[in-house]
Amino acid sequence: MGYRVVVAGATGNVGREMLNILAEREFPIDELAVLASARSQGDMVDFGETGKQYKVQNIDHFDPTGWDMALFAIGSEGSKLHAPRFAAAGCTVIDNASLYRMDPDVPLIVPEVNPEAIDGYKKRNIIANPNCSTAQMVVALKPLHDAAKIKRVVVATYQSVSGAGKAGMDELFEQSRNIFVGDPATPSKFTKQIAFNVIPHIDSFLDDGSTKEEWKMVVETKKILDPKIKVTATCVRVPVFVGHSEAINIEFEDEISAAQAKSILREAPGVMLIDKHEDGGYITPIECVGEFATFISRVREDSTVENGLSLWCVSDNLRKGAALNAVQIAELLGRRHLKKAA
Ligand code: 2RA
Repeated sequence: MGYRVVVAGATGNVGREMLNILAEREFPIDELAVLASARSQGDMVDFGETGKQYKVQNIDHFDPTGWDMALFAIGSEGSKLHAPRFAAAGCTVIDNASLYRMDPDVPLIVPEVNPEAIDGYKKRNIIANPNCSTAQMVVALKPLHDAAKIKRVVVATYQSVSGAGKAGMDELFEQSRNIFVGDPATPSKFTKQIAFNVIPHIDSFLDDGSTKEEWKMVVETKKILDPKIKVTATCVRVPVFVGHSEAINIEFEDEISAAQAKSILREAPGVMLIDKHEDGGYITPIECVGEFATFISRVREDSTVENGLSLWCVSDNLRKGAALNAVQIAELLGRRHLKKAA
């Protein structure tokens, strides 16, 4: 026996990956409803590579009564409108938007890191999925924190355009083509030209000069992993279609060598260590597309601080950074609470 599952936002980058991953992981589904805004009503979407297709229904007219769980990828405005309605009808919402992440009554979950926090989900019947750049970072940090207690993290991100949706991908493609044929590369989705460039600005600016994307990495890491960890982030958009990369510097309370860190990471859940000191002996975003793992390379000691390490961390932002983590939460919810599936 399986679940009655809803995927909302099924025509977007993340919604499509949710369907792919539900199919790939053979999530126990008795019935699937695929929703989006009125604009996409009637479109057909693939259920991964199963050959099955589903007709998109209008979320505004959908009655969630009797459905077990809904995976939402409809942005904060959509979640604000629909998540309370679904939750009140008894359909647990697993929400990819930022809206509920810092709500103390909503668990913010990365299953490899804080699975036990899901037990508080009934307060609002909503579970939040973290921001892409936080999800992959905490998967890398958790086993190292357990071993030597992290005090401070300095991270710089290299975030792909798919994090800004299909419009971001289209803009990189169009601008690259235009530049080759001598046409102007006019920015519209991004604030400056993204083709052959990098932009140190993701999401809106805050009063202290940081951006909301950077703030999310700070507060979400504290909520998921440990409120005592200090984090400072610089988030940068780069001309890569899929796959976020992060250069992470970590200061620990206790001593930890690069060799110890590598042997811990080799065994850590969700982590794939690729770290040879030779040309090409590390991971790049293009190689992580379509993968489930958080890849770690370039683990080395930082002699400029006491107990310091630096590493390189790459993951498919549409998967571990969004859709995969949401499906893993659905699996966890099933295992720990719904217990319907065989
Ligand atoms: C980005 N953080 O990469 C977003 C996606 N969640 O812009």
